[in-house]
Order: sequence, then C-alpha cells, then structure tokens
Amino acid sequence: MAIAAGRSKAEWQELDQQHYLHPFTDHKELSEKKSRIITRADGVYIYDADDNKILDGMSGLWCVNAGYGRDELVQAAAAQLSELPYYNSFFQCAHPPSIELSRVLGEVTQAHFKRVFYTGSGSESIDTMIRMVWRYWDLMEQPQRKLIIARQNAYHGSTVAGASLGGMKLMHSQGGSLGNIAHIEQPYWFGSDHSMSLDDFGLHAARELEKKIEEVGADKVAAFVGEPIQGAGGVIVPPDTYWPEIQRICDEHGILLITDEVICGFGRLGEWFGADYYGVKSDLMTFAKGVTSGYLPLGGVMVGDRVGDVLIDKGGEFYHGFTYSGHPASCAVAIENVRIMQRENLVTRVRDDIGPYLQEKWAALGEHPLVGETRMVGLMGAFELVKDKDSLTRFDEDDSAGTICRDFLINNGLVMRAVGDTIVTAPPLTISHAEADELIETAWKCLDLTQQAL
Ligand code: PXG
Repeated sequence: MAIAAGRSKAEWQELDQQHYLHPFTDHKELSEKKSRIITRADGVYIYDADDNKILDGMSGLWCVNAGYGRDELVQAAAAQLSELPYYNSFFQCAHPPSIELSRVLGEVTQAHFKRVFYTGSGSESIDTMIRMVWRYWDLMEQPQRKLIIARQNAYHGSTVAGASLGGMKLMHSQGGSLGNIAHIEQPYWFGSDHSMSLDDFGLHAARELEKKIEEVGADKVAAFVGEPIQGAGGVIVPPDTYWPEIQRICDEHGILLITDEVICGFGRLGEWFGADYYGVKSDLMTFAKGVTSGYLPLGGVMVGDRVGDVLIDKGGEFYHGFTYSGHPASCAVAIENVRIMQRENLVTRVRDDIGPYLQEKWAALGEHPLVGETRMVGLMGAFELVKDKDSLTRFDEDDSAGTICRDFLINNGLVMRAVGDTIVTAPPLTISHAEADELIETAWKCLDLTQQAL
C-alpha cells in the first residue's frame, strides 16, 4: 500500500509537527502552522492531501527535469535494486551501473570530460570539488594555491564547505566558515545602480575576479567557481560579456575554472550544461539534481583532462569518497534519465521549441505594473517585483511583496519560489505549450492579486 494512504491529512500534519525538522525552516514558526502535505505527482503537476492539483513551476527543487510519473525510471531503479541494491566502489571494486553511467556522461559533456567522481548530492559534489582542487595543486607542487574565489549571493549547498563557498550572508551568519575562500561581486545588473550598460556591467563584474587575483597574488589562487546562472540567488542571468571574460582571466592566470552545474546541468538552459550554453571550457563541473531528475539522490564532479590526467599520472591515494559514491540504483536511474532526454530530444526541445515559447510569454509579464524586469534562459526564469516601474524602485523588505505573491501563486495552483522580491521559475523540461499558457495565466492573475493586496 502507498504510504500516503495509511493516514489522514490531519494525522500526517500532526506527526510532522511532532517529529520532523524540515530543511531551511524556522522550526518554531512551522511548529505553530501546518505543512502542506504533498502526496503524489504526475507530469508537471503535484497533488496535495486535499487533492489540489498544483502546477510545479519549480521541478521540485530545480530537479525533476524529465517530469513526474516516469515509469521507465521506476523500472530502472526496481531492476537494479533486485539485482544489486548496493555495493561500493572502494577497495578496487566497481559495478556495471556506475561504470556505464560514467561512459554515458561522456556522451553528453564536452570531449575533455572523460572522467567522473560520484557523490550523493550537490553539497557533497562541492566538497569533493574543493578537496580535488587542493589535491590537484598539491600534486602540481604548488600547495600554496589554496584560495577559491566564488561570488556573493552564490548558492553552493549547505554543508560547512558548501555554505562557506556560497555567498549567502544569512548562512554565513550562523558561523563555522571554512578558510581559503573569497567572494566577489555577482553579475546582477538589475541589482546594480544601472549606471553601466549591460555589456559594460558584465565586463566590470568579471574583472572583479582579476582585481581579487591581483590583490592576493595569482600564485595563491587555486580556482574560480560559479553557477553559469545563479539559481537559488534569484536566477541571476549574467550579461553575455561576463563568462568569456571570466574564461580569459582564468586562462591568463592559470587558475582552474569550475562551473557549478547542479541546477543548470542536464538541459535546463537548452544545452546539456551551462558551460555549453555560455561557450565556456571549465576544468571541473559539479552536478546533482537533474542527473536523475530527482528520482533518487546522486551527484558528482565531471573531471576534465587537465585535472584528471594529473590525478592519474602523479598517483598517490586521494583520501576522499562516500558510502553512496556511485550508488547502483541511482546510477541505473541516471542512465535511463539521460536516455529519456536523448530519446525525447528534451534538450533541443528546450532550446528550439518550449524554451522560446515560454520565454516570449514570460517577457510579456513585464507589461504588468508590478514587474520591473523579466529574464529567462532555456526554462529558467525570474521576474522582479517593483513598487515603481519607471524608476525601478523596489519594495521595502517589510512589504513582503515576494512572499505575498508566492502565497497567491500556490493558492491558485502554481508553485514558484520567491527570493526576496524576485519570483523564479524552472518547470520540468517536458512542460507542454498548454501547461506553459496555464503557468503564465496564473502568474498574471496572481500579480493582479498581489497588486491589490499591497
Ligand atoms: N550547488 C547549486 C548550484 C545548487 O543549486 C547545491 C549546490 C547543493 O545541492 P544539494 O543536493 O546538496 O542540495 C545546490 C542546491 C532553493 C534551493 O530554494 C536550491 C538548492 C537546494 C535547496 C533549495 O532554490 N540548490
């Protein structure tokens, strides 16, 4: 029997309050409220315990790229769990699903990514990447290269290393920061004073990296890491000038370039990875989420030849790995997930069909009096709520405009996230034209409701 059917909604809510500490939650506040209990999902829709049908404009947490209700993924997991539910890749062992997935990932990544290291999540991928970067420079006999440069308002997970590398002030405020990390300005034009053109602002933000390198000395810098488009920070789409300039700076100073593809990877931007979308050659790519469309946990680091060849040629044990590195069932699901994306041309569909379709309608939301800017690449978008459209003046924090809008959205059958007053979306790559129309109509209606409420 399905677990959901075993108790009433009220019982689930009661038990939830008593026993369950949720992630990124004010536990006192939630203990005084009731959670929305989600019981099932199909296609692009989730259903709650009252059987409300809600369009999932967030693909879960930016991960259910192939959509819900995929029997092929269920069967892939079940077959692998029956045959070999678990074994590890420590002690010179391996198993077919993790080897096969490593080969398959080579099909969809740039040619220099021949190797992969597996983890169980995006945060573990970030930790792995940091340890691998330090290991690389040790092997290169430049152990003083320790500093990793990231951006303010970046999100790289919530382990100690992930929270430290990310640029979220509120996370830093809860302490325990790792050393050897620096943060530079993010390429967020809308959040700037608008005194520069987009292109100039992109160059300016990229050159903050060069300034930081010159300030500390290139011989101390190990790597630069960035999400191709920042997700949790509010879908920050950099100007087109940004990434080529970042590549130039990394190349000139010999520092490793890392793209955190946890959200942008696996088709979100209409290319397999964000690095492909921006024409960047990164040395390492961290991934998770979309690799299995979230059906089972899996993450990893794609390792380019520059680092991979050194790890192998120089040898010596890399003391790193997890019980669930390359979990067989997760890998089996990931293989089938990539196959679905290839069979159904989901990535080119985002680039040539549903992406442009939704982008055009999304841009039209910019005509609403509350919207100061819209942006969308592939199926990853945001709009900014403003108090005054002409001067682009933002609401005061106390107005809680984003939260009010987000609550109207969910109560009207659409999940999108509010990051401050930025409303973000990332629907499954399978969303149909009619479902995209529904998303836009609901968003417009909820903008009207928000305007009335403010
Ligand atoms: N890097 C990036 C770019 C991410 O977006 C992680 C690393 C960490 O992944 P794990 O699997 O450890 O969560 C992420 C995760 C949000 C939200 O509210 C975003 C994430 C996770 C939870 C919530 O936007 N991204």
